[in-house]
Amino acid sequence: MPAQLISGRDIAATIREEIRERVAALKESAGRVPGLATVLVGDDPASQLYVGMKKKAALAAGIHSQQIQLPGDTPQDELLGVVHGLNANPEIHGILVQLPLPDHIDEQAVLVAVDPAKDVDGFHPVNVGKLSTGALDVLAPCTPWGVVQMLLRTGNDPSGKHVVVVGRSNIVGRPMASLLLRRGRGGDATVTVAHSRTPDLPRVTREADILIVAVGRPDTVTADMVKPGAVVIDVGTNRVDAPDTERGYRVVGDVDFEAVKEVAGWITPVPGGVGPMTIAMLLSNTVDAFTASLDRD
Ligand code: L34
Repeated sequence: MPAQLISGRDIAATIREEIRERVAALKESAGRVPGLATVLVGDDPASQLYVGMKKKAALAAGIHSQQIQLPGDTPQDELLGVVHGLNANPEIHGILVQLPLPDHIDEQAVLVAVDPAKDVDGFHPVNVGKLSTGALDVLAPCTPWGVVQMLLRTGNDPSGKHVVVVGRSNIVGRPMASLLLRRGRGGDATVTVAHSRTPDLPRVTREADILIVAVGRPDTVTADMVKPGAVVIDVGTNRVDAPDTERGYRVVGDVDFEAVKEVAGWITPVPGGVGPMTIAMLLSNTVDAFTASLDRD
């Protein structure tokens, strides 16, 4: 295959080892360790899997981890009470409320309730605003922040490149564009954001030096949509039925990997691409939130 594989699994393992060393050094110097709380409402199997992986990764890095599991019918006020309690807890420096939340809960009301200083997802409007106005000292959403690290650590600096982001979600597409537009390392790109209402999507994606796909639909990007030699980052994690497998499903991205790898210069797999980077950057943000709290003390 002509494209070089970008292993998020390997890069994430390197970052997680760096974080483990940072946490150990902080434990020595500050006498305390960072703490991460995850909140999961309901029993969505994918969310349960992700939150479980986050807890495991935190513990392996020496980060204190608290996992709060609430029933799917938890009233919004009760969830807000849990968040307020975590805001006030001095052992917790990072709070993550796993999305999506059940329909009866106003997602924005919950994200606003998280102390912006503990908002390791970067979803609070204060942090969203800071990022979109180019702030460098801000907690950035883990998935797009992980994509930036993947690019930098494979020598694919986005500076001066034309990056096309497909998808405009609050979790990936929008913050991805904000990160790439910032001045300085990891930014300085020319950014196009395409979405479901973009006419002639292939014409737009073929312009990309770096193509980032975050739509949530398999086979959104096919080989004819990719410029030869381009870097293709597949953010999708879609479960498709696979009755012949033990779990009953397979995880695939948004890119037709088999065909696109013959055209692209670099490509991320799914699984083992962006997913593991999301978790590594969550730990990174938790340590950053912790060190910022030490500076404030
Ligand atoms: N609040 N909600 C909040 N923060 C987030 O950052 C997330 N996200 C997304 C969903 N909801 C969230 C995640 O954690 C998606 N996401 C996520 C995290 C990790 C992985 C995938 C999505 C991951 O590691 N996936 C594995 C495959 C796992 C499987 O077998 O299903 C991979 O290698 O891609």
